[in-house]
Amino acid sequence: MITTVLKEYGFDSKNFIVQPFGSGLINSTWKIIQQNESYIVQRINHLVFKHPEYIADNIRLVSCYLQDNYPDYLFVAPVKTITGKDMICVDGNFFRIFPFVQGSHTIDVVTDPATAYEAAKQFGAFTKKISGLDADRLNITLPDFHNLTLRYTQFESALNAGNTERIAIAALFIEQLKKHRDIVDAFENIKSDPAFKIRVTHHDTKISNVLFDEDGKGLCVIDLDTIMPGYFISDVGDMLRTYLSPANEEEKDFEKIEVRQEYLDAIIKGYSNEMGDELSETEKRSFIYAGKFMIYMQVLRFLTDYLNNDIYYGEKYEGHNLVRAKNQLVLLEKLIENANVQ
Ligand code: GN1
Ligand code: MG
Repeated sequence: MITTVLKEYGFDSKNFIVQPFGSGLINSTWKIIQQNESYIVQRINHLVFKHPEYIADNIRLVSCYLQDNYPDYLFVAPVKTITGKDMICVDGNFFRIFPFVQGSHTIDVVTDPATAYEAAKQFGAFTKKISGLDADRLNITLPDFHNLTLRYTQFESALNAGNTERIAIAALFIEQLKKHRDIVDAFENIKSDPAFKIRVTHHDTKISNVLFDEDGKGLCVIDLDTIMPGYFISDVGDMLRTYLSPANEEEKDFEKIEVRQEYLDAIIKGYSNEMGDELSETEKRSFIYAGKFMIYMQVLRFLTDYLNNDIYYGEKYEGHNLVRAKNQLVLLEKLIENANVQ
């Protein structure tokens, strides 16, 4: 299939080495390497992204806006096929190719507050630079993606209609996570609070979605499938969720989960350095809430998937999504504890 895709771009697959790339859970990614240039090929999971063409439209719109207004800003737009398309469909699967930015690298774990700062600055800069573009012009690539209220309702539906054996196994955990329902109530208030603005946000701010140069400076953000109108708490929250702890969502030894204060400070500083003038005073007071919001949503999503027999995230071992959910609840409770002692 990759060979057919490459042909559409005028590439001879004999000249390329193809390697699986990255650790994303939803799309499939490969790096293709030729002597002096490399590319990233990606197959979009169209069971998740029901309208892959919406993604292509958004990237085109954002790319043109940035090109016109900030020509020096590095934005990695897709390569075009021989016939000028930026996404193609082969046997019902959607593919696109990005140039691999030479001299750049990605990282999987944040081991230095300076890295957290750089990443937060990059995500802040992205939303800041695009702030002149009306967010309503973007397609919603994943409806209700970060709608915490809906995620809670989906969790409740899974309690009613999900795998009964698994519901019994997770019973105590379910009670524990219900205690944090106030996080959903706070989100309900945010939705009707004009102090929280809808902007173009990234919605997937994990560290592997930032390119760094050889000196560890942030170059740009990548993985633009979920750029959509949204709240800043999505972006800041997912950074807190994925940079604060030295152990990630896959860790089974929960003793290793920690909230590292200097990383928290670095994220707030990096993001505020770009977005400080854009955020309202109420938004500026909501950084910790942002973390709670995204971590709680991930607990609900992993647990819901466990109760629904792993139809969304899949599992690599029995009980994988329950372990992930428990891991994220430990992180949430550590963040709350940390905020209470400040
Ligand atoms: C998915 O595919 P990936 O790894 O970039 C998910 C995120 C979750 C993340 C948890 C479209 O991201 O929302 O936070 O897994 N993306 C989608 O690891 O559901
Ligand atoms: Mg992603």
